[in-house]
Amino acid sequence: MERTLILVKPDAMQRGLAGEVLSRLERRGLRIVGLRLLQVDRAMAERHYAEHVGKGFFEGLVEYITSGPIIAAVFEGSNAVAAARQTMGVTRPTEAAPGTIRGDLGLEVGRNLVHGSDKPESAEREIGIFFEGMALPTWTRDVDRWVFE
Ligand code: DAT
Ligand code: MG
Repeated sequence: MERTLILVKPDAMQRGLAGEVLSRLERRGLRIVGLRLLQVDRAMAERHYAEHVGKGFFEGLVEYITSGPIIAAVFEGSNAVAAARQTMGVTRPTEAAPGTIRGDLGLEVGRNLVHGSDKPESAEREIGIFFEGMALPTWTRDVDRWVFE
């Protein structure tokens, strides 16, 4: 089973879309194995977005991601990383397909509602940041055999 780290970003929290974001991923068939409400500080933002430190948009990105509470979630399932990215839509909401979270609910790249890990190795690294020292429960659902082959 693959895992992915999802963030419900501050704009989605402010707009009351946390349930909508989590619900779309849950309905896709992914299983929730971690869930936290927290506020990101600058150090955590720099760790999470290490690949973007120094880029032109980085300061705005830090301001945005630290601007209010977020939800960090771990979803698990077959192809969880790719499935979540597809359900989210591409980075720029105006380029994201209708039917995706960003394509349906967003307009601006700096207000794109949701984060999802871009590959399984990133997911493990990011889960280590947001769930450091926390044991994630191992569980199965009765419905799993109707979702996972
Ligand atoms: P994603 O969140 O789709 O994985 P990313 O990892 O390339 O995208 O970038 C992280 C976040 O940084 C992204 O969600 C929004 C912001 N961002 C990326 N490229 C940007 C740009 N050219 N201008 C402004 N913000 C940008
Ligand atoms: Mg990314």
